[in-house]
Amino acid sequence: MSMDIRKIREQFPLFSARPDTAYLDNAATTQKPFSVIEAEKAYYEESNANPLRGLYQLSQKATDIYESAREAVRDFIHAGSTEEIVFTRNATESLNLIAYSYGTLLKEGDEIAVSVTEHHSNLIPWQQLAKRSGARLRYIECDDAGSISEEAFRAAVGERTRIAAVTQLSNVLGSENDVALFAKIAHEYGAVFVCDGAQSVPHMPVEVQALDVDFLVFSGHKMYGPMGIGALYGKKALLNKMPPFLFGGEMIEYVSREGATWAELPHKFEAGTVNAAGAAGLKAAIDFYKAVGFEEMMKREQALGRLAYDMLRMIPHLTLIGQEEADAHHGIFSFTLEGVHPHDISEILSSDGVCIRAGHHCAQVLMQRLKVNSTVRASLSFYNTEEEIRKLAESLRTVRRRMGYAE
Ligand code: 7TS
Repeated sequence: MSMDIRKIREQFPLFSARPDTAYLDNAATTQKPFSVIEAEKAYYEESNANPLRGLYQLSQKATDIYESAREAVRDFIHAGSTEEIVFTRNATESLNLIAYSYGTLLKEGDEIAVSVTEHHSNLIPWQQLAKRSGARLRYIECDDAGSISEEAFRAAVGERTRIAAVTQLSNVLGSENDVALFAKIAHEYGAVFVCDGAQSVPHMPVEVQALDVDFLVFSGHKMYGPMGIGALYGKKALLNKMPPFLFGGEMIEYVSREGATWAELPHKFEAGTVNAAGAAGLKAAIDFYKAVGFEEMMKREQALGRLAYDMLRMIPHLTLIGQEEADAHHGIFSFTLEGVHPHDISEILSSDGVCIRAGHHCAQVLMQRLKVNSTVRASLSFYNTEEEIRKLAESLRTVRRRMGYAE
């Protein structure tokens, strides 16, 4: 591991404030570097006005900051045009936008295909759309390791499929799906493919044009950016034929007593005052990736992932869920410990200063498929250390004894 991790960690104020905390819940949200926090602060201190509205210089500066963040996002995911980048609050809002807006094009008899591994944010909007439109929801099955095969995908899509929605990386198991292949198959049937990039965009280069996905959603807060800003990528031709999701200021072109016409893309989908400070923070987060180097970050996450995998597998009574290969986990490890409820594990680990998540991870359908009620999940970022992983393993080794088991 060539990176000077001490210097990296110095850039994160939370690590200095809590030197004894091992933060291993990065799939839930990541910590923020100074540059991101400063960018939000600087926006309010030096450039704040309502963007896109005023004709005075300060408002134009705010607009420039906001739109340059859009360009940074476009570049980060290799979209063709900034018209295809809509700012939202988070991946959840992006998915709801698609379901509500593109969803108006669905009718009874149509089908929506969604995998059993999805986070609730990429499941419930489709369940609700099925209820509203009369479309049928079909499930794409996974195997015992949470992987979705081409056959499984093909089994759930067909002539009636209008939308197929699958995550690129599972937030529970870290397993990766071949979304380029799935998009291609969806297109064979004239369906659109929605890619949930909430976990992938922060940890691997995601190029929307190369993948040929129709929509991609993600959140800023899982990629070192602020909470409250996320994005929706959509192909221009699709966004153009979709009706607005929310109505009000900023998203109109002309309003009369009788009705209104809509603003051009992407503003048609950004009703009301936008989160310009959040966008500034997200741009700073993207700059942070460039400064550190995405390749380097990935290499380090892989090395840490292998270490975590090896250590977890050596812990007695621990069952690691998912694939039998360290790299296939992409730094996300779900497991159970025989005889101990994940919530108890989490509490014990917390008392040792280790932050992990316990529960169903907003993926109850996957839990049902895997026949577990809940799991413990440790999720890594490049900024984690070998010591933190050792601390996790050492603490885990004591859990059963502390719960009263002989060993
Ligand atoms: N999709 C996936 C794959 C996710 O992992 C999450 C959040 C979302 C969508 C929703 O993101 P949000 O920013 O809109 O909330 N996942 C998690 C998690 O695993 N633990 O906490 C949040």
